[in-house]
Amino acid sequence: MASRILGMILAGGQGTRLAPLTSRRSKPAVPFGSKFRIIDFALNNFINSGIYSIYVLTQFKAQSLTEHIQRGWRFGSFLSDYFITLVPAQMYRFEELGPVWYRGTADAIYQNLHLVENHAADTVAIFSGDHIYKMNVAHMAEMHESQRADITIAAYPVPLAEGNRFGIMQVDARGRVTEFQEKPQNPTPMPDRPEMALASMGNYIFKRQVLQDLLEMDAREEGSQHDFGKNILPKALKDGYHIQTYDFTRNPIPGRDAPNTYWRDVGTLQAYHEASMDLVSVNPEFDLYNPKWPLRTANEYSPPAKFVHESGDRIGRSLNSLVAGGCIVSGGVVRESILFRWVRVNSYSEVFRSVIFDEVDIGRHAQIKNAIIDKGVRVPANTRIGHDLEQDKARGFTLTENGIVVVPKGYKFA
Ligand code: ADQ
Ligand code: ADP
Repeated sequence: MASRILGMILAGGQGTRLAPLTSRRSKPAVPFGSKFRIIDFALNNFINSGIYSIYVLTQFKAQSLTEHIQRGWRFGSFLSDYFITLVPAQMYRFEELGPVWYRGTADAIYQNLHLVENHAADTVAIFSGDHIYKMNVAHMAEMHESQRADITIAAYPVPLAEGNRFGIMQVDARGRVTEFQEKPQNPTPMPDRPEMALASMGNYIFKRQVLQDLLEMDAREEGSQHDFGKNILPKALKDGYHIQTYDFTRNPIPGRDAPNTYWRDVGTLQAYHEASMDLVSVNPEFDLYNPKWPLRTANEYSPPAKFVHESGDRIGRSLNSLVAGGCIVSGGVVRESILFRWVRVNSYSEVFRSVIFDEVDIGRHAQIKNAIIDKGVRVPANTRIGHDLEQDKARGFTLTENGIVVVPKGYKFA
């Protein structure tokens, strides 16, 4: 059955609230979890569900996302149905729409409807490339099929107070959607859980013909923002299409992930840091080590991480941390932190509750706490980051409300 599903990943997200991590790359390209990028989780969901025909729609600052996928996500197969293809905005509808990029999530698909038409799939799975989670999409597709739905939306309960950030749904006893409101000011609670609202995860399965009809209608709609949540779904509901919810909390993942309830939008620096600290906790909510749900990423041929005893009392060590290949912790101490590839931690330095991207060099005696340091930054000897927030602010670093300090890519210490 999975072979009849065409997967499309929306990966054009700007991720403004993640700035400065997103000032040079799109949100799905943001590194996460020592060796991944955010998009890897969506790609693994499709691959682990047996969906091998995948388009990734990009537009915003897509260079590092493009390089990541080209480098790491290739089937190298002669089977033409096995592909992961990048689809940048290319103005395929230039004659009709003029010189416009993707005007919204629905328009991203509309401008590439020829790809859907050229594919034999009768079901199209349109998923967001922005979230950290594991999802057996094949199970959602089975439910979609058995309920004979036109559209199925993955659903997840969120605290009522956060409901205004999501598409919020009301459903009948069989999980059929009766109301859909995009980011409502006053979200309606779930009938049996008054403190929660039922949110759309931004992951949709469409009958192919329904998708085509709705997108073509929407393209002609004046004033439409061409967005699935704002336009397509409310309109489809009004027109009487059968829209079903899929209860993500019942999604079966083989191996150790029962119940499968982890779904995070690492859309703010604070959420990003919290999700990273979960990974280094002793019993993380999100398990990277389930062999039945492999998490692939772009391969990079780095040597093993190395921990070097400097001399005397200094021992290079790392506790409750994730350390990627190519790192050398030489006489420094790393605790509750994530080191991406090729990080160098020098003698007498301390790294605590921090996320250090590729190729960062931490100088001798440096003290780093509650920080996110972007790729390639050289931290000189004796530098303190995250200890004196006034100083960090004066250096132009981004500070979150709870005191996380972000050092941007390209920053040069005086
Ligand atoms: P939002 O969180 O507002 O709401 P949105 O900004 O529309 O999400 O992005 C959805 C996905 O599309 C993301 O993966 C993003 O990267 C991508 N994207 C955004 N603009 C794009 C474009 N022009 N071209 C290609 N890709 C693009 C949506 C839904 C809500 C739902 C939440 C769940 O509208 O109903 O609750 O996602 O997070
Ligand atoms: P990432 O930091 O996401 O790993 P890379 O450093 O691999 O990104 O950069 C990927 C591509 O993105 C580069 O080849 C370059 O074209 C573009 N890019 C990244 N940073 C910059 C920058 N500061 N200025 C211009 N282009 C950049």
